[in-house]
This record gives sequence, structure tokens and C-alpha cells, in this order.
Amino acid sequence: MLKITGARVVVTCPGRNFVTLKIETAGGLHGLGDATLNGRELAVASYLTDHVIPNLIGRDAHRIEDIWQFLYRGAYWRRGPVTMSAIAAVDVALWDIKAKAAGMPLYQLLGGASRTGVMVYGHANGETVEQAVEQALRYREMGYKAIRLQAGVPGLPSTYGVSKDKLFYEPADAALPTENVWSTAKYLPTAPRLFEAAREALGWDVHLLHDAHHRLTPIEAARLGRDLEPYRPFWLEDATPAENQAAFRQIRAHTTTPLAVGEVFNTVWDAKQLIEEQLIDYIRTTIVHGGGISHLRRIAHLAELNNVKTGFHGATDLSPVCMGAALHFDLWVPNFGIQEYMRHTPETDAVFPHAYRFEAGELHPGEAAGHGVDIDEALAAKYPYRPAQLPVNRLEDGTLFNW
Ligand code: CS2
Ligand code: MG
Repeated sequence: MLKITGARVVVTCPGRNFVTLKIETAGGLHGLGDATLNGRELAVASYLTDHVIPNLIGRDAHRIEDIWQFLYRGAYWRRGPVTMSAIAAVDVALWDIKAKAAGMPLYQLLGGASRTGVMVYGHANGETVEQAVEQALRYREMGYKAIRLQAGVPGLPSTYGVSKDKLFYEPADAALPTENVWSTAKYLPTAPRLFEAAREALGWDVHLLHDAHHRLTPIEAARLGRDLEPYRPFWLEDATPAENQAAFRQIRAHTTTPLAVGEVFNTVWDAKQLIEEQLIDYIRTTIVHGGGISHLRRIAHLAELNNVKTGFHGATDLSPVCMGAALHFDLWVPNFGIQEYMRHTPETDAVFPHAYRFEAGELHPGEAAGHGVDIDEALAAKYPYRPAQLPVNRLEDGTLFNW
């Protein structure tokens, strides 16, 4: 019995908001879990502080599965991003504690390494195709084997994925949502041009990815998937909003471009049809929003049975705690695909010292016991929460659309 003696939520904003759960035990071991939900951070902080932590004190930290089931079934109001991010934070903190108690890195506890390192992809973007390709060349110089390409759309003032600072991308840029303007008609011709220029400049020995960010109808997604086929993309991500899982049958019927989806999912139920009908090739649901390691193992095993690989979300709004835990999972999981890696800023990395390292296009979680990520609470306290929300999108005629 390893008694949980305390737990608290740390909200900090070293450039962007992060929510971290710290669980302490009688043995003096502590564990950390990421609970960051971009634009809704305080909802998860309250869910943990007001509704979860009182239920943790006195429980056995080793009983990870029992606590997961208590928090999932016991909530009554199951699923949803807030609930599952809170459950994820508890789950990851308990896995961190168990691995520390066992004196081993978390990947060993999961089943050991299935590969030598974790292939990651970086984010090349630019206002123009030329600028995006220039950034892609820079990422290749940095050793990346896989690069996501995003470019501005002529005629639109801004576009998803194009950032001012080329190495860091943070879309939650204001206390209330900024309004972006979108036109699919203007966008559709740009992505093939971007990929053509990128293949011309980088050749074929690099994986190229693209994120359509939920903005196409299924048939538009099929059109784009077909237009990109000559350039062999590694994947086309979030091609169409995926609440309607069956909609992906239309895309699948028209194109061989691999499909990735799931960063906004929070349980296996969001992806069950997509996976069982093999309508996608990569599942992006990640540890912080998908109920933690215990639930992501279930999703990964279902995916494994159906030729679907993992491709975890890894944007800057997922903290280094999530990245650390994800890398241990990535090193172990048999059907690993790729890991997104948007670098955090130096001030974020200072708040969250970590063992993972980037080398030759791969990340390795390191050999520290647990998930290898900690928090400097004194430094975290210097960065108070700052209200920030994600943008919204409107079509050119003002219709509210998908961001
Ligand atoms: C994007 C994210 O990383 C991705 O693939 O979809 O930038 C996403 O927009 C943010 O994580 C939302 O907070
Ligand atoms: Mg995405």
C-alpha cells in the first residue's frame, strides 16, 4: 500500500498556460500528470481540485486501474475533454509514481522498448509556399526525418498553422477568440502546390505531412487527398470533422493518401468505427486528452488489430509532462507511427525539467525513473495564469465555421 497523502494542481503560464497535477505519497514519492486543455484550462483545474482530489486522499497509489475506473464510472457524466483530461492527469501521475517506486523508466514498466528511438515530426510553415519550403529545409538541417508543411492561402489574412515565430506555434493568442477568415475554395489549390515545391526542394527521403484542421467536407477531403497523391504525403490530418466517423468512408473510397485523426478525441468511443472499419491510418488521440496511459493502451490495442498506428498529438499546448509520458508510450507501443514534436520555449522547459532528448530526427524519453519530467514549483509560481482562448473561424460571408 502506497498511501496518497496529498495532491494539488499547479497552474502556470511560462509563455502559455499549463495545468499540472502533482500527487504525493506517504513514501515521499510524487508523480506528475498534465491536465492542460487549451483555452479551457481552469475548467480542468477546478474539476481536479473540487471533484477529484478529495477522492484521492488515502487511496493506494498502486491501484491505478481501480482509481481510473472509479473516476470514469464514478463520474456518472462520462467522457468529454474536461473529464478525460482530469482522469488522464491522475492516471499519468500514478504511473509516474509506480515506475519511480519500481526504480525504472516508465517504458520498461509498460513492456520495454520496441525500438531504439521515437521518430518525430516538426512544423515548417510560412506565409508563402517559398517561405514554408525554406523552413522545411531548415528542419531537415536540424535532422528531422518528418516535417509538417503549412502555408498561407493567397487572399486570406491568416491561416491555421502559420506562425509568426517559426520555431514555436501558439494559436491561443487572445483572452477572447480572435476571428479568422476561411475559404476552402482559395485553400484547396494551395496544398498541392506546397507539396510539389517541397518535393522539388527536399526530394523523397523525408516524410511530409499536412493538417487540414477539420475544414473540409468529406468530398473536398477526397479531392485534396487525390491531389496530394503524386507527392506521397505521410498523412493528411483532420481532413474533415470526425464526429461523423462514417463520413471517412467517402474519403477512403477516393484516395490512397493516408489519413490521421483524433487529437480532439477523448475516449476510444470517438474512434471505434474509424479504427474497426480501417477508415484511418493513424490515431492522434494523446495521453493528456484521452484518459491517460491506461486508456490510450486500450485505444492502441484496438488500433493494432486494425492496421492503425499511433501518431500522438504533440503541440505546444500539451506540456512537457505529457510529452515525457507520451515518449515512454511511443517507445513501447508495438504499432507506433510517429510523434508530433512542437518544441516548447526555453521558459517552459525551465519550469518542466525533463529527461527526453532530441537527436537525429528522434526523441528518446531517457532512463530516469518514472516519466522523467518534473516541475519547478517556485519558478512556476512566477508565471500566473493568463486568460487565453483559441481562435474561431468564419467564412468570407460571415458564416461561423470550423477553426
Ligand atoms: C494542431 C494543433 O498540432 C496540431 O496538429 O492541430 O496546433 C492544435 O490546433 C492545437 O493543439 C489546439 O490547441
Ligand atoms: Mg492537428
